[in-house]
Amino acid sequence: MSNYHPLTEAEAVQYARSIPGLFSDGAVLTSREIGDGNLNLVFHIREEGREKGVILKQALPYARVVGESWPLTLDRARIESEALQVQAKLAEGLVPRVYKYDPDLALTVMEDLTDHIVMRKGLIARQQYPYFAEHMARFLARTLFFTSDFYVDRQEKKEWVRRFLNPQMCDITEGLVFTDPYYDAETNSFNPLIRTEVEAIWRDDALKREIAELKEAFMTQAQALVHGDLHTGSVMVTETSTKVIDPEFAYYGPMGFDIGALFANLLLSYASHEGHTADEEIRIAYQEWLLETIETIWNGFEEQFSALWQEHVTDEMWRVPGYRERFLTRVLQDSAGFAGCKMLRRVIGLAPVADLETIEDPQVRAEAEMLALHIGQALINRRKTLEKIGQLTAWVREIAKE
Ligand code: SR1
Ligand code: MG
Repeated sequence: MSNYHPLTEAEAVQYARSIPGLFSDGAVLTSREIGDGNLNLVFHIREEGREKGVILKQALPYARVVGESWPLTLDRARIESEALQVQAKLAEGLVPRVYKYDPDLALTVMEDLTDHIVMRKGLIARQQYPYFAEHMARFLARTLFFTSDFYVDRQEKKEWVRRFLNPQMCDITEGLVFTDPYYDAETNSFNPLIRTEVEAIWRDDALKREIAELKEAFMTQAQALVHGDLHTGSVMVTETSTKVIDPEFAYYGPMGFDIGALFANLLLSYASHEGHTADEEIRIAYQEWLLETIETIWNGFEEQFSALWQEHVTDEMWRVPGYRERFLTRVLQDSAGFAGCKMLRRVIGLAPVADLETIEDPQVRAEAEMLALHIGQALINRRKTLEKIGQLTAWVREIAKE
């Protein structure tokens, strides 16, 4: 990567201009670095007088959120651009189009989605997205089924696993999601008002055994090409459109890791509205919409995944009556467990979520954070009793009432 250097806004304009077919000759272009995530530079290049431009996303050789002391592989840009192209074929219209990937600069040129907003921001503003659940169910069913052993030739699938080996990004997740929040790690950062609750988690060996099992599943179960970081900051939305972005953590892992990430972030929003929304009727209506969204995502996923299974699975053992149902129950249970870990990490560990962080009063925030911790722990501890998604949403309602 000898040509690699982080682009300036001016260089990003020059770069965009040099790509044939994107802009007309002599177009007046503006460039703005708009990255607000944890890791990368994101340039929005616009032509004066035209609504849509392009996005240039460039990986930095370190984690932006921490600084140069946390070096990071630039190969994540390759993983991201390749995963986006796989997902575009499998879940048409649900990811941004990739126009170009430049390995030397670790740079991907992609569709401008600045007419969308980050889902997390919409959730904080109590917006509802009527197509979101249906779109996500489709995204999950198709990307997870068509990259799994249930569809891909067994030998070819192992090549896919190799192509999407993503050890450094997985290492981040192994640390930040599955290890650090459960002991007094330096990376942790939490509201001092919840220290007693957090210390109880650190002492809870039964809970930590469950998390250890989920960590092992994350590290060893190469079921499908998962997005790997499917929180609500990785989804852009309008009223009618949903686009999944940022698959730089993609790797072959357990299907429930993606589903669980979505559930976790919808539930973090649920907990945060205890602090954001004063009017009880409005709050409950919104929280119910979040729970319905979880149910619709799961039910849609299950239905579409089952239909794909019935159409495409040929292996005699997988066609044994009842095995598909057994497999999907395991995915549901894994999803709940991973969701729980992802809730705990966002309250205790590095990289908190704006849903909770934007609750200004620390005492009010602590109430919402404790609710998130209680829901997260229940999902981890009770996951193996789950048979239907309605049980999970009932737990949430019951815990919120306590
Ligand atoms: C150092 S990266 C922190 C977090 O940001 C990403 O979105 C992932 O969730 C990661 O764990
Ligand atoms: Mg990201």
